[in-house]
Amino acid sequence: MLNKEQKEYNRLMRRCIKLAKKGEGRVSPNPLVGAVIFDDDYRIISEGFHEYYGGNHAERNAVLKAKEEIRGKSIIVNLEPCSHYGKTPPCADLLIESGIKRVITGMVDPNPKVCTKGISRLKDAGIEVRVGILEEECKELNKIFIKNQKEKKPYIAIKTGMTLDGKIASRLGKSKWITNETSRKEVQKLRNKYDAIITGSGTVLADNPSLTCRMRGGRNPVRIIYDTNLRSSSQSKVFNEDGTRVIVICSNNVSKRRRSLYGSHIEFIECPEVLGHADIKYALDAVYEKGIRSILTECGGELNRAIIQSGCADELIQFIAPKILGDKEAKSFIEGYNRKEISECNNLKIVSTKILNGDIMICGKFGMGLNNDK
Ligand code: AOF
Ligand code: ZN
Repeated sequence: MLNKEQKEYNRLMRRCIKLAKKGEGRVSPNPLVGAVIFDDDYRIISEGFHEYYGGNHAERNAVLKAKEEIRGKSIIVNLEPCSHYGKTPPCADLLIESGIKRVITGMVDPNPKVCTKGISRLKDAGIEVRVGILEEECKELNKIFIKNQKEKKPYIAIKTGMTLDGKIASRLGKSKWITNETSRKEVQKLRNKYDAIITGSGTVLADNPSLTCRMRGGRNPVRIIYDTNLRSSSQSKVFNEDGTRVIVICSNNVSKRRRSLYGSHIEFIECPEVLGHADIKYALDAVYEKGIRSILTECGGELNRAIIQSGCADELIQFIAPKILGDKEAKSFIEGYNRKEISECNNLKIVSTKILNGDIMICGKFGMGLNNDK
């Protein structure tokens, strides 16, 4: 049984997470952070969140927005307050100067510049600190930031829209529409959250997608086109010059002349080839170097397979429609993976399921290893 204090801390932390999410799509490469200042009766005095990259940290916004005395009050924040001089002075110092008596936080900051130093600084100043409230939820909120800090690699979600039998398009390549409108709206929300979308030349040729974000108040993700031999038409919608960054991943064997057929706004990543394809691991590292911290795939089965097989995929987001195609020649969400034994299956951990007006949305995490059932 949770006591009153634990229950109230959980409630306030949920509020922090909700506030933090308002920064989705705006704060990368920084973390999503929300902060709530409250009194001994757990009454909220003030709130703030990290609103955009380069802006005030959540704690500072909460302090600045307070309309009453905050001396002797408590603050709850999903990430450890920072201790370093970055774009803004340390939040730990601000909280000390403001006379905050207690700091409740969800998780330690994985950023090596901070990592427990913020907590130590607060404790040294005589402030009571508690760490680990709704820690799992806080880590899920900042899964992208955690991976970036720990591995210096982009967080990658494989997104698919498929039939119940795992088909993403008919044998003729037609996919409009497998999933329903509610699912497709959810995809627009994802486009707003991720730094970039990656697709392959096959999808560009078959669907000519725009890969923009049509959500109200949303922003376009960077478009990444994986096209080893530059076979997609330079007139394709993904190459539109609309103020959005466009990155093309191709082979280092492609001629300068061929590249010059595309607009001058396009950035190229020239990769070594592996078995006739641009090396995906090399490409993803280069994409990280270009500042991209999270990628959503919206592509065919081969690129999905390449990313999953390279071990770079973090999450699978599947939108499954209650339809059965049944055609062996129809396109599968993963092509050429061809595991022969159940013991060779790639195991995932399902973290959420949701019914979307009859479709199912399933989110799972990679990294559970091969099937180890006896
Ligand atoms: C944020 N927002 O609300 C908190 C952060 O470059 P700076 O100065 O903005 O510092 C970014 C680092 O500060 C970030 O990597 C994280 O470690 C810490 N906390 N960052 O952007 C916030 N609380
Ligand atoms: Zn800070």
